[in-house]
Amino acid sequence: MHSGALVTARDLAEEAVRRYREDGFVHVRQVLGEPEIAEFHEDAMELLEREQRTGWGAGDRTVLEFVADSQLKSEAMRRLAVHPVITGIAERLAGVPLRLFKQELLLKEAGRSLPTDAHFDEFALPFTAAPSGLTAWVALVDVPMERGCMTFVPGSHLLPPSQRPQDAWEPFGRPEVRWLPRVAVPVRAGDCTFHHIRTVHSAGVNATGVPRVSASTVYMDDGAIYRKTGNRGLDELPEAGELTPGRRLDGARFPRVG
Ligand SMILES: O=C(O)CCC(=O)C(=O)O
Repeated sequence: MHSGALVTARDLAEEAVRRYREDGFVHVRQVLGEPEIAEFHEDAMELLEREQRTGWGAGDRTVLEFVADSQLKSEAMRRLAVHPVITGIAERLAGVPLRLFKQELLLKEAGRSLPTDAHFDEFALPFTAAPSGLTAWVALVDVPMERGCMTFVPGSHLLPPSQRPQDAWEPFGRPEVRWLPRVAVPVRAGDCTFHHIRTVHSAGVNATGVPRVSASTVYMDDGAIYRKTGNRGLDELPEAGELTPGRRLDGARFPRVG
């Protein structure tokens, strides 16, 4: 069934919160209703056409392409990034007040994409003091297995530091992670998955004839502190003003949500 959307974050069952804390991810169905899906999808397609896309991958086969900071590039994407149901759920899952960090509008081209390698996000995020940071990944089209749905390693966010992947892009290099079960999560348009910034995740190829379009938005603890990752592409944050390592990320670019 794919009818009415969740009305408020309070409609989310306590069981879903418990599962998120245990697994490091959760699938929430029908976060957006039909009219919102249509509006956000139309805007996303326009933005993907109009804005510069960053490619992830090589040659004519990319893992995916994305519009960075899409929340700054269209009014609709901004509304999606601070959507009261999505951010309300994010805050219930995190259990702490959150701020918007960034949104990326993602496109996995039909028929010629590569798989998204397993990784976790924390290493690439230029902030610390955000133990509850998480990503909301909103499907703007149906994403079954064969269109490259997300796959998660349950519980990987809870590994003790000594067992945590040392290299974010080689998480399966560690035996502690390699032999954990992985869960693939096919989603309908308007569904959302949430994952913790330490949860190992990946995605398959898009082997269908329809582009995979989704929005991935990162939220951080209110109180998160700026740090440099050493990667210019990640450290430079448009519209954030002068950023000083060691200072809180709390300007207008990083609004409180929820
Ligand atoms: O959509 C994908 O294939 C990967 C997305 C991702 O890694 C993320 O949203 O953190």
